[in-house]
Amino acid sequence: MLEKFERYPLTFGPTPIEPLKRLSAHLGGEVEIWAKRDDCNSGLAYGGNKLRKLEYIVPDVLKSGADTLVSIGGVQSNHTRMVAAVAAKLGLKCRLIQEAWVPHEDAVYDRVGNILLSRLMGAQAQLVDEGFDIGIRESWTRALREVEAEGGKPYAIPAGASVHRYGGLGYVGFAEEVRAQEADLGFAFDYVIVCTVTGSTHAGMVVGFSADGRARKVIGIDASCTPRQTKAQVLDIARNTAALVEAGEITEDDVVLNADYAYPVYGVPSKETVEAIRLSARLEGMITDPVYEGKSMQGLIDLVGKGFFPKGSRVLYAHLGGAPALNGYSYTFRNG
Ligand code: 5PA
Repeated sequence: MLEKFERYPLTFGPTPIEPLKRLSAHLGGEVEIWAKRDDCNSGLAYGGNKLRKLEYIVPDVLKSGADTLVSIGGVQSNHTRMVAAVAAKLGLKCRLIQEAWVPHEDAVYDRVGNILLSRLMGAQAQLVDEGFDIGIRESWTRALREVEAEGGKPYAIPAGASVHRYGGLGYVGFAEEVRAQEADLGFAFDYVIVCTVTGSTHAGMVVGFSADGRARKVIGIDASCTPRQTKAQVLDIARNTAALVEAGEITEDDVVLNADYAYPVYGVPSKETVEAIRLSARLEGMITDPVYEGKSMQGLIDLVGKGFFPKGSRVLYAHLGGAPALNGYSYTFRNG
C-alpha cells in the first residue's frame, strides 16, 4: 500500500513480536497475549511510535528546505523528544512548545525524562501554561511565526505528527509488517490493542488492517480522556490516509475506541494504571508508562478479565514506547 511514498529510514527495521507468557498465564491462560515492540524500534533517543510516522514526513521536510522543525506536546511529550532526535540526526534546529497538558506536580517534572532528553539533543523547549487539547494550538502557530520573524524556515509538525498529511502512513506500514510476520508465525492475530490520543497510530492501523477485513479488530484504548474529539480525529485521519493509499472506504464503525481507562484525566495514572504498570514490569520486565502504554495495558488486562476476548484468542499488544516519562512520576513509584 505504501510503495509510491518516499520513506526516510529512522528505525532499525521490522520490530519483534514476542509472546508474553507469564502475563498470559497470570490472566488465566485462555487468551494468548503477544507484544509488538515498537518501543525498541530505533537507536534514536529510545525510539517509539513517532518514528514510524516521521519516516514518511522527513522526505517532505527535506524537500521543503526548512531549517527548523517546530512541534508541540505536553511537558513530558514523547513526540517532541522524537522530533528533537530527528532534528539532531538531520542537522536541523528544533523548537518545541511544551504545554502544561498534565495536572501533575512531581518536583522535577519539567527537568527529567523526555524534556531532559530533548534539551540534551539541542532543542529549544519552551514551557507554555496551557491545558490539554489535541487540536491546533495558538502557541504552536505563534512559534512558527517567530521562527520566520527570526529569518528561519520552519517546518510544522503537529501534535503526535497526527494531522500532518502523511501522519497516518507509518502505521499502515505497521499492519503490513504484522501481516508478513503472521505468515512466518503461521497464524493471524485476532485483536490488536493500541493506545490512542492524537489518533494517527490507530488511524494508520485501521487503514492497514482494513485490507484484510480486520479494521474493527483494532481496539483503541483512549488515553486522552477527550474520547469524542479523539475518535473524530482518528476517523478523519483514517479517511485521509485511505484516500492517499487508495484503500477502501473507512466508516465510523471501523474506529473502535474504548474510553474506559483514560480516567482520571490525560497524563495522570489511576490506581489501576499503576497496578498494570507494576504487573507488566514484574511478570515480563516490560516497562510501560503512566500516560499511554500503562493505560492500554490496564485496558488489556481488564478486557481479558471481563472475557471480552473469546477463549483461544491471540491478542497483539502494540507497545508504542514512552518509558522515559516514568522519571516524571518517581513519587508514585517511590516504593516500587
Ligand atoms: C503516544 C502519543 P497517537 O497520538 O498517535 O494516538 O499515539 C498515542 C501514543 N503511546 C501512544 C505513546 C508512548 C505515545 O507517546 N504521544 C503524544 C506525545 O506528545 O508524546 C502525541 C501525544
